[in-house]
Amino acid sequence: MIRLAIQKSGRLSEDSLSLIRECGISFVSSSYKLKTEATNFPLEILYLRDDDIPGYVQDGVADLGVVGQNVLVEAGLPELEVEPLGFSKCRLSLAVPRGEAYASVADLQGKNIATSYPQILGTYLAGHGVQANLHTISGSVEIAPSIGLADAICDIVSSGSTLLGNGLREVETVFRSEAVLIANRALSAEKQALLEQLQFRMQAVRRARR
Ligand code: PRT
Ligand code: ZN
Repeated sequence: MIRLAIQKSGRLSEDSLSLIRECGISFVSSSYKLKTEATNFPLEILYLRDDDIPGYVQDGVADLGVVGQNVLVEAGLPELEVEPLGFSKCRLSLAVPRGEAYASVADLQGKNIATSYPQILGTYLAGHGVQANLHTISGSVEIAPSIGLADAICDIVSSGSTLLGNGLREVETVFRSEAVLIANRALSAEKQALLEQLQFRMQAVRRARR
């Protein structure tokens, strides 16, 4: 039996469940249950907060997980990735108030930037030789400039309408992300074989979708 952690409820949930089903795996999922067993494959599904998934897979509480690369890299565990899944594509971007002049990332020197991704942003800024004050907030990052909490923000963007609605202009793409399958690095031979079967099926599903 192999254990797969997926997001309980959020942007990744529906696509994660459909991917498992399209792999020919049957299970009953209920919004009350925190785990469920597949009926035709030795798989147990755990429903977790996405932020907890990389750590649980690293520790072996779950063998596998589905999570956004943004969360995986922010957790400092990029080496757990085994397979890109092609959904939940988004980008982590820097944005400034629409009226502000902005020429390049050097303009952020010494500025206050609000983000939920201090690790990824810190690495990016350091790579550009920029020192800024990062304020880590866990949600509603886009309102930070309008309430005087920050000069700029760095957050996840997909359509761009949240930035627009908050009077912000996207100025740099810091990181591109999609959902990925992750795996514990010390799986037993038996679990490794199950992982390979799953990857084989996931690749077939992706090819069929194209
Ligand atoms: O409760 P839990 O902790 O499990 O979930 P969560 O609230 O932390 O995450 P959730 O469900 O919002 O997102 C899960 C993953 O989906 C993220 O980690 C990304 O990998 C991916 N993803 C894809 C997105 C978006 N698109 C997205 N648009 N995550 C967040 N957003 C938010 C963004 O933060 C911003 O507030 O949507 C807003 C921007 O959207 P647009 O379309 O207006 O640009
Ligand atoms: Zn989360």
